[in-house]
Amino acid sequence: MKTHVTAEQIHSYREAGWLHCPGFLDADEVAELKGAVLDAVAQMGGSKLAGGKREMKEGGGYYDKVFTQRINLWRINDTVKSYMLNPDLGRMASELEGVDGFRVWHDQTLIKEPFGNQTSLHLDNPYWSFSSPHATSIWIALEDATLENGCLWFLPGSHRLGRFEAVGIGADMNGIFDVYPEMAEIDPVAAPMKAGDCSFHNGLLAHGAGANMTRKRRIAMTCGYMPDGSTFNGQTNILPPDYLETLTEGDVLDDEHQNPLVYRRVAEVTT
Ligand SMILES: O=C(O)CCC(=O)C(=O)O
Ligand SMILES: [Fe+2]
Repeated sequence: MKTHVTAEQIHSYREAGWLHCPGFLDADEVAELKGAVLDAVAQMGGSKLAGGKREMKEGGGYYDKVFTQRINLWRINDTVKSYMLNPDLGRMASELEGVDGFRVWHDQTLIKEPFGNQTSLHLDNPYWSFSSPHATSIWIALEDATLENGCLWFLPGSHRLGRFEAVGIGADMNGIFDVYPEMAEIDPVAAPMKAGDCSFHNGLLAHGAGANMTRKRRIAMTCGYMPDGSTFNGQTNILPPDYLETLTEGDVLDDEHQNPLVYRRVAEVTT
């Protein structure tokens, strides 16, 4: 896992709100992670959320044909866990966002099946149960992601316009502009990736993906990270009912079982 980032990469990430990291995983790592992801998916059947007390079942609507989505594989597969909770990956994300640490919000594999629908433009953080300008997601290509099979697209700089107002991933690619008309002025940028490349994108950055116009699956593993110290904003998202019962708005989300710490910078001791 190549987790070194340069000052230029940090600058570029903060300006554009996203960063492409070629060769993040080598071929052996891709094979290992992909195998583990597919094992976990097979284990889950039609259930979308692993290891928790909340049920999320796959349906048959538009969204279910955007991708095969399986969430929190880290909870049922130790190989997936060793990648997604890797402290070096956490440090890398912390350097990009300029925060002291990160917890897992949730991981998810997003498999765009052959002829799967587009992923309409959206922002991630507004769906989640905390609100932070410094949430970030890693998206790891486990197969080449191309213009043909639905690689990601970003609206660079849109994270400066994003608010905590959600846009659904529906059938209208341009639905986002009803909520964020200013973003229609931004030229989108495609992010084709080789298997093993990854990208990071800020939680308020507009992004989406095209349809998969090929007969092969587009397989990606992703993880949303929450800055350590983030607090509950009242939204349920994937939190299980028994945990929700214990939470009041403003409580720090620091349950190790639900949102494990990935990395925390050790304060430098000055004498
Ligand atoms: O893989 C996709 O099609 C969309 C990915 C995405 O929205 C994300 O990783 O936040
Ligand atoms: Fe997203």
